[in-house]
Amino acid sequence: MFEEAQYFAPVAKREDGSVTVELASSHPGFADEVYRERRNAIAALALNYQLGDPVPHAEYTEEEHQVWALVSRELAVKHQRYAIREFLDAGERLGLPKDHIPQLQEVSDRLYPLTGFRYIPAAGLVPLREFYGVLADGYFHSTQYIRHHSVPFYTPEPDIIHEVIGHANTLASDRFAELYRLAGGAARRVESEGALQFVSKVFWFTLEFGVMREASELKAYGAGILSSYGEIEEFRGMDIRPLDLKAMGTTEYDITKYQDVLFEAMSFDQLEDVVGSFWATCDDDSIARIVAEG
Ligand code: TIH
Ligand code: FE2
Repeated sequence: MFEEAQYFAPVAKREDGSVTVELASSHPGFADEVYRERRNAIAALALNYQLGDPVPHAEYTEEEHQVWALVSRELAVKHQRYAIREFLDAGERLGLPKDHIPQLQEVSDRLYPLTGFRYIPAAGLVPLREFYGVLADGYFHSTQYIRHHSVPFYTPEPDIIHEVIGHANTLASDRFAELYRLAGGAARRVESEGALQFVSKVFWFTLEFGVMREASELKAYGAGILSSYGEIEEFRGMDIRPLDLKAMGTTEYDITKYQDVLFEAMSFDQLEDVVGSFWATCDDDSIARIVAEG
């Protein structure tokens, strides 16, 4: 689940209690009545959710399970080639199913004993402060629907494949889980909207789209690269820049396309030293200084 409004389809709840997800006419599922029904039903589950409840069970069609199976198969091969070791090891510990979509409650049940993170359902866009803030408490807001079967290799709209294959595998690592918690603490600590945006962009260019040098090869650790078997084939050819807080916190990006500017950590240690320390201590003043001075 993630940031700005435009790529999350708006969710409307009617007087009679019915829930409608308003897919744009450009959405691959726009003309697919069955898919639209699925989206509405799944959004309704999240709208009625309250923290502390078990995550409601979502029924998926056979076609939806097949999308998961296809993407899992494609990504498994690409992860071996392109993902950092920490991610591969964490994924093995988590042990997600490959042939069917897991329930979010099952993801939580596997993840919680490993790193203390739990999944909670989100119908659509969650306000930035809320989305990041609860990371500090070990909660991860997740969509529950799956991308349309006609475009399995990439979606601009975060779906359960992105949330679980990208983020949950990462959150199964102690080192990553700590970085997510620190990002959450930072989002709670800063006061201005501008500082929150800065924190969020650093998250975007690291935990969503970060790349890292590993044994002289460029690998990916960002969940957004690791959940797309289209984009993961392209990241090495992008404009790769050195890890830099000011640059990450102020660079614009377009969520609807493959990311053409990426920031490279020289090692996991560097990621923790630069980004982890930043999130652990930043406030409005320190962010203003970074923006002013670099
Ligand atoms: N583009 C990712 C995918 O296809 O799995 C999903 C997203 C990640 C971040 C924003 S959207
Ligand atoms: Fe994400």
